[in-house]
Amino acid sequence: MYNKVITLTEFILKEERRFKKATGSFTLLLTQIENAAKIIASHIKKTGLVDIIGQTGKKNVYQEEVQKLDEFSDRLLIDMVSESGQAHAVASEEVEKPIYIKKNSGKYSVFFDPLDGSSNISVNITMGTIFSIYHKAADLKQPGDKQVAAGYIIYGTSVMFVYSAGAGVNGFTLDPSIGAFILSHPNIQIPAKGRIYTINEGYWNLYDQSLKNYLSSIKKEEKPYKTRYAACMVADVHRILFQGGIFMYPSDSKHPQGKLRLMYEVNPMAFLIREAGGLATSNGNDPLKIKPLSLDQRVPIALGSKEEIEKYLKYNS
Ligand code: AHM
Ligand code: MG
Repeated sequence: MYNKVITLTEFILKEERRFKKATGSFTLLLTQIENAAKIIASHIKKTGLVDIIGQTGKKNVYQEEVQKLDEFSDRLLIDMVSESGQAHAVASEEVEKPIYIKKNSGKYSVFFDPLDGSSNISVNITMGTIFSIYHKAADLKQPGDKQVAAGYIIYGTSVMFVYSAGAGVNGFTLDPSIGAFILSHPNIQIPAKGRIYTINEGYWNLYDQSLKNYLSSIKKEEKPYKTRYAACMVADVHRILFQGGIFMYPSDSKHPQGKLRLMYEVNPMAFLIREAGGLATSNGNDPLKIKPLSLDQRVPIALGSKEEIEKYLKYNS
């Protein structure tokens, strides 16, 4: 006898088979992302050992320093998704323009933040990869509601692949001994409330009064909140997804649109949180309904447990 395990590939295939017209294209695409994630994970593990760590000295399109592992992850994801033959366009947070794949043009467009929280590389702290998949469209700037699937890979104490194709959220943990992601967290539901708030409170002086009022109010509650901040959206949202609470990257006086990018970070995470029974808001608006003005648009975001977002909205909408 043996314990039956469900691998990520098996799970995706089963999900795809529910659609009569399915061709296997979606499974192939997700499998390539899965394979890229395994390679990135193995490189992250070695960062202390090989000369992949450190900064390249170049800046990305946002004038931020790019680190070597960013470049590596970016190239790898673009190449593997292109080679899958299932995508007609790939866009990455690290690259200025989307890449249109002429040969074998597939039926999906894929968006990545290849290495989220990359400032954590040099201190051996959690990072992630975020992906978002849409059906092929002439205009890549689709609202998040149109996502076919979205998810992230978290490179933490273990590696997890968390995704949704619009029918709930499921989590898979990499079993390094067999090199496969195994279903470990089926049908993830975010707790309706939770006393964790995650925000870079170092920017307090830049926040507007309504946000300060909200933060002060939760601190005065009888049962105290806890603050947690990993400076990696994947890690911070992952915690909120499992333990409940609120994640915020708001606008401030220096960054009126916040920092996080609608198409690469906000939409995929908002999609997952909604699928898990939580809420997301961009200054009172549903981020998934925003028609992007550009691929690199930034928007303020708060997401998490339903009751915590409702409390936040009493101050910020
Ligand atoms: P990155 O994708 O370039 O790594 O930057 C995005 C990250 C998010 O993961 C995180 O929530 C945020 O930037 C942290 O920013 P700050 O240092 O301003 O708190
Ligand atoms: Mg990021």
